[in-house]
Amino acid sequence: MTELRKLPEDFLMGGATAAYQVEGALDIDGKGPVAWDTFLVEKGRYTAEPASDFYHQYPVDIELCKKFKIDSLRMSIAWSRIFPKGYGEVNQKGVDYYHQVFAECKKHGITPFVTIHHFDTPKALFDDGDFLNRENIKHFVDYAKFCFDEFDEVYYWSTFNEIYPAATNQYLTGVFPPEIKFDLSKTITALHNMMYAHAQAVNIFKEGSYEGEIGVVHSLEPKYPASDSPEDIHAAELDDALSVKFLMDATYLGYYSEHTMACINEILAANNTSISIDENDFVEMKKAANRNDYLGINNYVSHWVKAYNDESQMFYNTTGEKGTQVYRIKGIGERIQRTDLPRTDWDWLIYPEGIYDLLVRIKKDYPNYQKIYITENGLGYKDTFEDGIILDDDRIDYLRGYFNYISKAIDEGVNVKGYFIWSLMDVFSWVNGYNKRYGLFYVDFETQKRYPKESAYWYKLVSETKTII
Ligand code: BGP
Repeated sequence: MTELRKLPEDFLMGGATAAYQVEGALDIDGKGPVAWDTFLVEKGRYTAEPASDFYHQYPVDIELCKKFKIDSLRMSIAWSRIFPKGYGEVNQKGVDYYHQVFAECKKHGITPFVTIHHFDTPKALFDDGDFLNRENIKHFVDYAKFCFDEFDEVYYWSTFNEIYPAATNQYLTGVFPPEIKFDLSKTITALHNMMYAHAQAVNIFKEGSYEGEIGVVHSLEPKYPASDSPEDIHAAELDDALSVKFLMDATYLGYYSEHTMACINEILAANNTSISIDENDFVEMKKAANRNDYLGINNYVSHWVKAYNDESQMFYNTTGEKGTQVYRIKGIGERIQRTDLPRTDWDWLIYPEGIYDLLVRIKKDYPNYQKIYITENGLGYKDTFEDGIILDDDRIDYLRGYFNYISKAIDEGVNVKGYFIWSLMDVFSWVNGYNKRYGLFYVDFETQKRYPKESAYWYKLVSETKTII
């Protein structure tokens, strides 16, 4: 019998959520609109109302955290609850709401791990160009500072959730509003502007007298060449430069390395476009580069990339119909579907070794990283519910696989301090609605009743014993 792997005694076990995906209450108590509200209604598919009704159910969810030994709740603040227009007048009811949530966390000994921006820019600013508009960087930074000043109950702050998907889903895959496809110039400009906004928020935090830690949450997905051919090796390199190195360089170097920029320029040229970056931004970014207390990593999948130079083509699997995803970007590559590997119904390849490769690489390439939290990982699945019982062995297998490789990376000296499962309870999924479930707790979206899945008991045992069973 092989010995079970252990996690460090102080390893934090958390559950992740995001305001828009759980709260509901989209237009009550003074909350301002976000682009998603109208976008989803126009699509006529589903809306985020009431989602998991966390706006009212938060005492239930926080109590569940305590019961199931979940040390920390990753959550986000809805910018438009605080500033309905994104700036200007404060909505006191929104501020009070988050104070109540943090008080409830405190009551049960649950640590809030708080994201400032999780895909929900207030509509007024969104319509004005979102992060393509440099004015909005200022509004974001003011909002971040407001949060630091107001919520001193919070120790862990993340500036942004997933800058890469935020920008690519808006301007490259087009699955998020404003549904623009294949615009590399907008994509890279938005990435840079958000990294610049992150740097400013970090510097304000570090130069203020705030107690706590600050970092950023990146979605990092390893890229492997689809074959040994030099073309495929280069395609994987290009994809990695845009989706990993561009962000990690900005975060930990405060500028883009020559190699990263060469790849970015090659991608831009292949798409007949260009960008302009103000060199002055690097002053602020370099200052922030050694000030990140931690890196949050969201990782679900890995990709195998093949050279691709024809017109871009994209079909994003939002239906759960396996085998429908197509991802080909001109001048970068095609993310192929390896049929020899397990994948979810949404065509997300399951490859736990990927998280190990990623962690080891960060330690090597960005030695000033301090520490890492896995801020999202989990299995999106069509759970079956029978008489209140949800047997989600596939999810447990998935988690066990990823935990084992995280623990292997820890054994090899990567400083991973905690893990947040996506998601704490079933939530609204941006592009998939409600049948792609991730939660440890099943939510009956009609009654809003919560039911622990089998995985919730597994997670509790892992948390209690720090053993990967
Ligand atoms: C991440 C986001 C989350 C969550 C998760 C699962 O990119 O940070 O907000 O949505 O992915 O994604 P999906 O719901 O599309 O399966």
